[in-house]
Amino acid sequence: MPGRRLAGTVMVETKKLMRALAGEVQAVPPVWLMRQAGRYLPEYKATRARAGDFLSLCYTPELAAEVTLQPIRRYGFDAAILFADILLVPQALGADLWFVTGEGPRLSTVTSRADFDALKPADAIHETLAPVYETVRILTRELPDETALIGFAGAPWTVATYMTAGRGTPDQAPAHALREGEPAVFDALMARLTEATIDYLSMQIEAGAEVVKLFDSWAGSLKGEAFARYALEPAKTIIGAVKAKHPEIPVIAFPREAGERYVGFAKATGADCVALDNSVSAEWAAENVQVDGCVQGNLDPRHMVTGGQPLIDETKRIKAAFSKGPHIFNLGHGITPEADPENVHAMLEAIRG
Ligand code: 1CP
Repeated sequence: MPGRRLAGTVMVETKKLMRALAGEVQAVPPVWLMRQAGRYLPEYKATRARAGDFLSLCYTPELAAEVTLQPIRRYGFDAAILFADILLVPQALGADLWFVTGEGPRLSTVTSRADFDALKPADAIHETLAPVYETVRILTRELPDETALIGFAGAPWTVATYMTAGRGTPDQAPAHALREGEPAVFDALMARLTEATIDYLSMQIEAGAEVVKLFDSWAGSLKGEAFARYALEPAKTIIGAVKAKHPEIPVIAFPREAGERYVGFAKATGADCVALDNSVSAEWAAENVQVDGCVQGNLDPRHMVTGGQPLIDETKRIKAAFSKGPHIFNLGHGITPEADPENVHAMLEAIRG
C-alpha cells in the first residue's frame, strides 16, 4: 500500500481515490460522478434558490461548500469535487459572464487584439476567485476523513471556445475561426489562460485540494496537429508547472472525445490519470490507455436517467473491464438534471455490492 513518510513514520493512505491515483489496483474501485452536485438533487435546488442564482452560489463559500457536501452525505462517494465553474476564470480575467436560465452561459467575447488587450493579467484573477479558495478551506474541515477533495479548472482550449463564441457551441466554430484567422491573438489568449490556470490550481492546492482535474470538454473537435498544439501541449505545461510546485498532488486530465488520441496522453502530459468519455469502450481503453496507469470512467450518463437492468449490467461490465489496473469509477460525462437520484444508489450497489 502506498504511504507517505513523515518524521520517521509511514502514514498509510486510507483514501481509496488517492490509492487508485497512486496506481493501486482495488477489488472495489473508488467512485464519484461528474456534476454530482447539481439539479438532479432536490437539496441542490433548495440551496441554489437560497443563493438566488448560480453565480452567487459559486461565490458564497458556505453555500458552495454545502452543495459540494450534499452528494457526499447522500451517497458516500469517495471524492468530493469543489463546487465552482470553469467559466469563473474568464470572469476573473475581466470578461462579463451571466447565465440564462434554461439555456446556459453567456460571456462577452474575445475575437480581436483589442479584446485581448482589455483582459486583466493572470495574477489579477485571485481578487475575484478568493471565495473559491475559501470554499476549499471550509471543505478541508468538513469532509469525512475518507473522502478526497478534487479541485479543478477548464483547460485553455475549452475555456477559449466559450470566450470566443460568448456561449457554448456544438462545433466550437468561432474558436477554430480565430485560431486559423488570427493565430497571434488566439495564441496570446491560450497563453494567458494557461498562466491563469496554473495560478488558479496552485491556489486551490494551497487551500487544501488534494487532487486537481483539468476539464477539456471540447478537445474532441481538435484533430492531428491542432490536438497536439491546443490540447496536449497546454495540459503538459499546466501539469508540469503545478507539479513543480506541488509534486505530491495527482492530476486527472479529461480530453473529452479524444478517441484514439487518448492513447499515450497521460505519458505525454504527465497526468496521473486520464478520464474517459463513453464514446470509447472500456475493453479498448483497458488495453490501450490503462496500460499507462490509472483511468477514470466511463458509464454513459443516460443510464442515470433510464436505470433498470441495463444500468446494472453496464456498471458491472465497466468495473470488470478495468479490474486489472488502477480505476476510478465515474460517468463518461456529467450527470444530467433528468437523472433519477435512486439510479445512483443502484449503480453504487452494483459497484460496491
Ligand atoms: O443551473 C444550474 O444550477 C447550473 C448548472 C451548472 C452546474 C451545477 C453549471 C452551469 N455549472 C455547474 C457546476 C460545475 N461545472 C462543476 C462543479 C460541480 C460538480 O461537478 O459536481 C464543474 C466541475 C463544472 C465544469 C464545467 N462547466 C464544464 C466542464 C465539464 C463538462 O461538463 O464538460 C463546462 C463545459 C462548464 C460550462 C457550463 N457551466 C454550466 C453549464 C450549463 C455549462 C455547459 C454549457 C454548454 O453546454 O456549453
